[in-house]
Amino acid sequence: MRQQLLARIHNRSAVVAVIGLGYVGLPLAVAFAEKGFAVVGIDVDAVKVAALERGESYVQDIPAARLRGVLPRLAATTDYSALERCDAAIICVPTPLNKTRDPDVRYVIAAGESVARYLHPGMLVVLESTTYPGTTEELLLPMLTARSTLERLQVDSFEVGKDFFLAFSPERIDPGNKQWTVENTPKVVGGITLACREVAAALYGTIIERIVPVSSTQAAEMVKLLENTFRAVNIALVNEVAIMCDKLGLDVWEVIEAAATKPYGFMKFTPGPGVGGHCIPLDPHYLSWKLKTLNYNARFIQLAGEINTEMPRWWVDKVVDALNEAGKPVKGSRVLVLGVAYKKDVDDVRESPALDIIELLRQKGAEVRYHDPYVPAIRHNAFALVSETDLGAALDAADCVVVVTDHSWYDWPAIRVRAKAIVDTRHVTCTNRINS
Ligand code: SAJ
Repeated sequence: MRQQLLARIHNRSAVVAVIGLGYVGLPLAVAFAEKGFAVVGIDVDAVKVAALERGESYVQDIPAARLRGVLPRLAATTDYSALERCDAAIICVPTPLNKTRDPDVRYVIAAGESVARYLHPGMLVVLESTTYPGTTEELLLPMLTARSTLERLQVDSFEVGKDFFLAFSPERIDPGNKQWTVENTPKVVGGITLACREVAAALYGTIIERIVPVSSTQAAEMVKLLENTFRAVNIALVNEVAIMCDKLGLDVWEVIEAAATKPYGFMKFTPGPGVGGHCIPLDPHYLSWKLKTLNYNARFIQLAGEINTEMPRWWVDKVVDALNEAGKPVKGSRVLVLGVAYKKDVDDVRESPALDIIELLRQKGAEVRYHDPYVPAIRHNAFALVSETDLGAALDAADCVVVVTDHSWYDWPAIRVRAKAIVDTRHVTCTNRINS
């Protein structure tokens, strides 16, 4: 089986399925199709599938022209039975947190169940979704080797590493990043067996310059969690340094810029309004949850989460101070939030701290408006707002402006001049101190 699959990979006759056509799956599917593979893109969202079939892309990193360049070699469908003719299935579905901030692996389970229905001898299955160490071996593998699979295939045994192959390879897609792409970002791969790792590495090696093999699927799952926990903890550290500098009467931005001149042993992170996005606020909780099941409390992750989620409140206090300076109570004051996306130059508001800042200001009775060139409307808990259309008028009407997302689109010097008062969480209006 292994030799046959390797041969089909090497001569590009293997049919590759990508399950989940979002910001991770679609670029991966396009990359395989551009290398000459027949690719089946599977997604439960018929709207996405229809758009792709029309040659319309909904992922900013895949322009429509690039998508059209691989049609019809890339075929999109909602029908999992297409897996019957696929040699590999790569699962790229979301792994969010549920209401109690615990891992929600329902999409991985649903994809695993669908793959199990069509799994056949000689097939490779890879999980890319960020998840806790052990998911591939403890959750996915049993689904694929369940009795129902053996009965359907009418076999007595269906052995991983021999009859089919299973690996984990974390996604490292950074939306909007022009420098690091699917093709040139090193890819970590861990297999349930060495043969599993070999075939997964061979497949990815056809589109990615550097493959980084590790000893197990658990190691590969842990690599990704270390990458994103590293960021969450360092962002929290620099946020706490910002609070410390504020109490010391120091300019944290000056301190960071000077520290960043150290040519070794330092990595620059910047304070902000909090941490948004679908990776950094969530991924570390997959790790701390797993360690809790082993009676260990991952304190850095806990503390980083506390500090990062506390930042919106800390910044709202700065708005209160700024209005106070102007002799205005928060209640009834007009506050304009500039930028609600979770980071600059993207349109994604998932977990954005801007939503918390707006909610906290509204709870204090402020009249909050926002402007964001990428985000026409937002809805969060008890409020729904649309972006101001006339930025100048919105600036003139505001008693205080809060810079939350430092989109390149803005003319910051002009904003600084026009605003009556500014609280700048991103230090882009060149205000010397973090709280002015
Ligand atoms: N943030 C700060 N200070 C910083 C860096 C980030 O406050 O110094 C905030 C951002 O404003 C944002 C949040 O943290 O709200 C997350 O920012 P991010 O730069 O980590 O961006 P993400 O969420 O898009 O993270 C993705 C991740 N990519 C993958 O998971 C494949 C992450 O691993 C990447 O390192 C990151 O992009 C990146 O470097 O751009």
